[in-house]
Amino acid sequence: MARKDAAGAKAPRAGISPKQQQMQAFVATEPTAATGLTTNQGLRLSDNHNSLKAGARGPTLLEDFILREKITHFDHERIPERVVHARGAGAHGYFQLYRSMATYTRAAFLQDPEQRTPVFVRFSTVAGSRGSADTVRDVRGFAVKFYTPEGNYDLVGNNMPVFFVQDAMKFPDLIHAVKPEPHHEMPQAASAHDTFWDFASLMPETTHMLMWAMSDRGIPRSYRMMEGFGVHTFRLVNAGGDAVFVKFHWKPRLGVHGLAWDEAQKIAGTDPDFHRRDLWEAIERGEFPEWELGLQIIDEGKADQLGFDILDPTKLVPEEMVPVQRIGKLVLDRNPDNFFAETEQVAFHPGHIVPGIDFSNDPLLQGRLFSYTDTQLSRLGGPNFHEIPINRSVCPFHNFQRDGMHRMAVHRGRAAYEPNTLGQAGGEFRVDGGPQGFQEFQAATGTPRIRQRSPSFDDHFSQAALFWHSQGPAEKEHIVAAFRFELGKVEHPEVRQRMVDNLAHVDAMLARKVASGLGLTPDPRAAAGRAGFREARGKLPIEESAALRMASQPPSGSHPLATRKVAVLVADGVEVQGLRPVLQALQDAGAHCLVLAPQLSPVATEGGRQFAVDHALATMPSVLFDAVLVAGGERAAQALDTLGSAHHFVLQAYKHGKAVCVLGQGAALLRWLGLAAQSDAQALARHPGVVVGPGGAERAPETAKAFIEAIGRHRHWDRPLAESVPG
Ligand code: HDE
Repeated sequence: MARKDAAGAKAPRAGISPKQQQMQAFVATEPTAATGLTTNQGLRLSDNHNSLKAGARGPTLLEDFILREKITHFDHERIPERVVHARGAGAHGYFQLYRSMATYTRAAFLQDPEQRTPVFVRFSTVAGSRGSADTVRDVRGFAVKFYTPEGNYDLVGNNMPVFFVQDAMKFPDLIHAVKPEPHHEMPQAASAHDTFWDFASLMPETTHMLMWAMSDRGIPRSYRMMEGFGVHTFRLVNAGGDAVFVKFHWKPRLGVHGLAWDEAQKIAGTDPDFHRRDLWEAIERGEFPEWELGLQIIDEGKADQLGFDILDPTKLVPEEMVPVQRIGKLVLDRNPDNFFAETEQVAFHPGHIVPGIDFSNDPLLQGRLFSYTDTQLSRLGGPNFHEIPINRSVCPFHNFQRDGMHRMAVHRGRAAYEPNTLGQAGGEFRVDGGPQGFQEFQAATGTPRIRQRSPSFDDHFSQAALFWHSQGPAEKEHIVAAFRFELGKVEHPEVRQRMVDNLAHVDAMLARKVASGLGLTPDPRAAAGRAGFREARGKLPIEESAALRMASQPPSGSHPLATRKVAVLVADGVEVQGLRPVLQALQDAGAHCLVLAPQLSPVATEGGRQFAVDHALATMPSVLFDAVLVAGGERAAQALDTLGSAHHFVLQAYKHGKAVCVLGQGAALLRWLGLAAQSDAQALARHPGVVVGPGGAERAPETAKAFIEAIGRHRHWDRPLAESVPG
């Protein structure tokens, strides 16, 4: 935790980044006994409890300017939320290169491995309002602002590498379809409703992204365990003016992990702030989340040999075709001081670029370049949002834009135009088009101005099929279940039918499985005949890509269980000789163990000593943990065995594929699964990820090892009884 000064503000530390220094200048001081409470103009108040009235029981007087200032400010405390990505969480940190990228780009922040570039990152969901739950099925935003010496560079990406639509013209339609339906404003933060699937089923270009959104990527375990993608193809340009195409990736150190759907829904009620809290707490604990920046670099000349169009944002470049080079790391090491001032007011824009990075003609990206400034005008109340501390570049900026709402800078002098001879610079000032400034990359143009989609964008299914074929059996089942759930919520049968018809173009088995849950039969010919749909198939040299599978993205740090949360169930009479070494081993592997008991008070051990408890069972359900450890001890086991909530806790963890370990008599809580003793090897083998330890100190290391291995695999989907456990 940062040191606090007397007024409560974080005190500056040695070696803080330029952005931190800049932000420090804006930290407001809290009122103290010495300062008293003042109005916004600095007038010290003598009373902050009573409005000015005509007599103690008389009407309030309009002349009470103090009351009016306070209420007026309060009335305007809420600003319009973002039209998309309204719900989010942010953090500060830095980016550092592994090696210079000068061969490819002249961008100053990509030259020197010694240099740390300050960043602010905001993660978000897309569809929900500001107060919606974190764990809904949705795409996640992954927006990074680099405060570079050449100005701010924003990499405004998502946790999925492709997008629903190919052209910016369709974005408002997509968002109108997915947002709550306009007549009754339902459902909140969910795509499982008619208008979304009506649109999706009529727009086959959405198919590839739908596969991602319906996979477990749509319900991440943590922001810290998500990949990020720039989505569009961009350009890198070096000092000599040579350009290459580039795709940006963020690879999380903690691996890529998802939730179970049942679990995600329950967390939405239990802790709607689950992802926000997870990020905040990890940073407060000093467990700074890390990602590596990856680049796929593609020679301009080779781009047309890939078998698909890299300007099409519904296509990814398989890593097997163009490997991802990891070039640096992003570390988030500081929570914001104030959510509104920083996370809410931060304004990202794909058009915030620096020399050495440039755009491609992706028609979705081109539309974004207009939208982001435009949206801030109403959201942040005017054209001067770049002066808000979180949005300020760390390098100075100079121009002749003047005035407007909320202008902070005080401009001096009389000349606010260029060229001039009367300005402060003295002499003649003009912008001469010289080489120091940003130069747009000169790609060949000269083509006619048309409103058309390139035929090279027409293959909507090959990459959706690649994604499907790359998944493991459990991941495939989850995708099928997600489609069934979403389409099951759709009231119009013709929408459901159109959607399963589209899926038949991806894979006959997928379509059949989804359709059977809805009482339908897919008809691939029906979909192919619809207006506006042109079936085209490109040729991909691969049928599967391991990089598209979440299970093949394990953690890359030194602690296999870093930041995983383990619930430890105890009660009076707990046996600690066997428990303590297991807890120690888990902690050494990086896990966080929280002790839960029937009540929030210390329990008595078998030997009559006190054992500290972190939470009462009722306040922390198993969906908030990654694994469960049930302690041994005869009396403790008996006490837990009488509690329905303890059985529910363990069974739910089992249902959600989590590692479960029971010690000694704690095995009573596995009775429902037909498991009681470690010796029952045959029965145990049927329940992967379930560890039954004998209790006691002697065999504890062995038990801990098996449990750590089980947690390391994140989820065990191949459990025979999972489906039959009541939710
Ligand atoms: Fe955005 N998007 N977007 N988007 N987007 C916004 O900007 C828009 C798109 C993304 O944490 C808005 O300041 C259009 C793709 C993120 O503050 C708005 C189109 C990708 C965030 C906007 C797209 C994104 C936004 C709303 C299609 C992934 C949150 C508030 C042409 C590469 C940033 C705001 C944050 C936010 C428009 C498509 C990512 C309205 C018109 C593709 C992560 O300007």
